[in-house]
Amino acid sequence: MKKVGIIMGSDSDLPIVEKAVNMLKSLEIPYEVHIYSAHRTPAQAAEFSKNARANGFGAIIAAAGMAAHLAGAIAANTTLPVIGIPCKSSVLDGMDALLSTVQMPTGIPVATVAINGAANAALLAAQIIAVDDAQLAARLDEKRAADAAKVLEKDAALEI
Ligand code: RP5
Repeated sequence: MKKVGIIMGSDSDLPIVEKAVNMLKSLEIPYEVHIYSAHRTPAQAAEFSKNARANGFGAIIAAAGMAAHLAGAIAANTTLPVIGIPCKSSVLDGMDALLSTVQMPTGIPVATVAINGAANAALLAAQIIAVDDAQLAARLDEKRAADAAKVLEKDAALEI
């Protein structure tokens, strides 16, 4: 199975990124996690992205806050699908990172999830990998069914 790369701009993004890691683990998807910054270590971020396809990755998740250029900088160096997680920082509540990540110019797309939307980033990466992996697609179907069952349980237990 193809791997998912998870890149974060700083170790301060780890509490958010952990939700993506846990989701990939629960779906039995191989992954690698790195700290590469678009601003502080741009050469390493570019190197990883240029070699990602040859190194067995099928999708890359990039998490960054503030002036979050990481997802775009990674997408500039690969045609693998790149999923951006805008991370909430202390000052502008993540709106800065959301706009920096989502507003990509034509030609270099980044699939942007919600602010701090790490679990959805992992699910989207899983769905990309599952395009040609029937077993993973079946695990995703099972998860959807289990999630729906939980909602119906709560509906049945409602006493208002
Ligand atoms: C971004 O700046 C990182 O992704 C992080 O969200 C934010 C702050 O980084 P630190 O100053 O905490 O390392 O590049």
